[in-house]
Amino acid sequence: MLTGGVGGARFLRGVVEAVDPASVTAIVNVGDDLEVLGLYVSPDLDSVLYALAGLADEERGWGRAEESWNALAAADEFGGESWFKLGDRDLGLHLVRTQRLRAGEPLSRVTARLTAAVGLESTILPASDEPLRTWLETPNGGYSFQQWFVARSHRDPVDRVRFEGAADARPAPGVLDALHEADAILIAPSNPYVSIGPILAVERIRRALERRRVPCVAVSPLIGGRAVKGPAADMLQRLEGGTSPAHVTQCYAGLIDALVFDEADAEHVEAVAGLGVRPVVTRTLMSDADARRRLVEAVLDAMAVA
Ligand code: FO1
Repeated sequence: MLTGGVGGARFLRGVVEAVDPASVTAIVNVGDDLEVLGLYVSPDLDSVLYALAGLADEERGWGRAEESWNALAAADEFGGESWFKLGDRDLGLHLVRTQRLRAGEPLSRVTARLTAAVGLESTILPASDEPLRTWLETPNGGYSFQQWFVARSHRDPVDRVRFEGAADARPAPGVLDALHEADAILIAPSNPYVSIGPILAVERIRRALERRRVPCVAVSPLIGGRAVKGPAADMLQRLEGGTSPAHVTQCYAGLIDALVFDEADAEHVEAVAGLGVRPVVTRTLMSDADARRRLVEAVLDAMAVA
């Protein structure tokens, strides 16, 4: 599965509840990664790790449950960065990761160690071990992803998304093997531009998807033309000219065989089919564990016949 963001992590959790977790490989966005207070933070890798380990704060969507914020408050007292909120428990992970990266271990190996430490059976891979950073060009200037998303609350309309370092970024070890050996490829209900876009910006990953011999099924992150959370709908409207399932399909042109989208958008089945992609209509809101399970079942059915 290609995944990023909060919706992706939630969906991945549903997948590993439905199939053998050891059979699942998540290829995760690293375009959001940043350094805060000297620590390397990889929000999407962490959302996946916390979701699968049952450590995530379900309500907030990011970070750990039962969190406290003492270290951040202390850093703030001393004039340190506090715009990007790192909780006390979350900091533990960033400390360990940063130490290992500084010792020269690649991000993929550090991630494997972290997932093993919490007993996960699934494989979690960063899309690349090399720096790949998402930048947003807006009428108010260019911003790194987290500056735009967190510091500026994604209020600036986006004219262009670019991925610094993508031209030189190689897929992390295991990524291409996973794609070549997969029975099926899934694209999570994540933002196509800023969660999946950075993964597809790694040319050899995009090429592996273009040349796939197995079905690739994407799940739309939009319901009734709106995002459950975050800037996906605004971005689609501005960059693709609309927020229907057909517009989501266009983001993945040549890469997917089926698009799963919500009943609220059922009127768009023909438009999606007209783009050569099989429309699969179901309820996609993951409001609780049952809803998540039903969505995953519909997606697995779609994969079997795509
Ligand atoms: N999102 C916020 O809106 N505000 C934050 O202060 C914030 C801190 C944070 C810390 C660790 C982490 O793993 C994620 C965090 N996020 C925060 C979420 C993150 O910015 C985004 O949800 C993802 O990057 C989107 O994929």
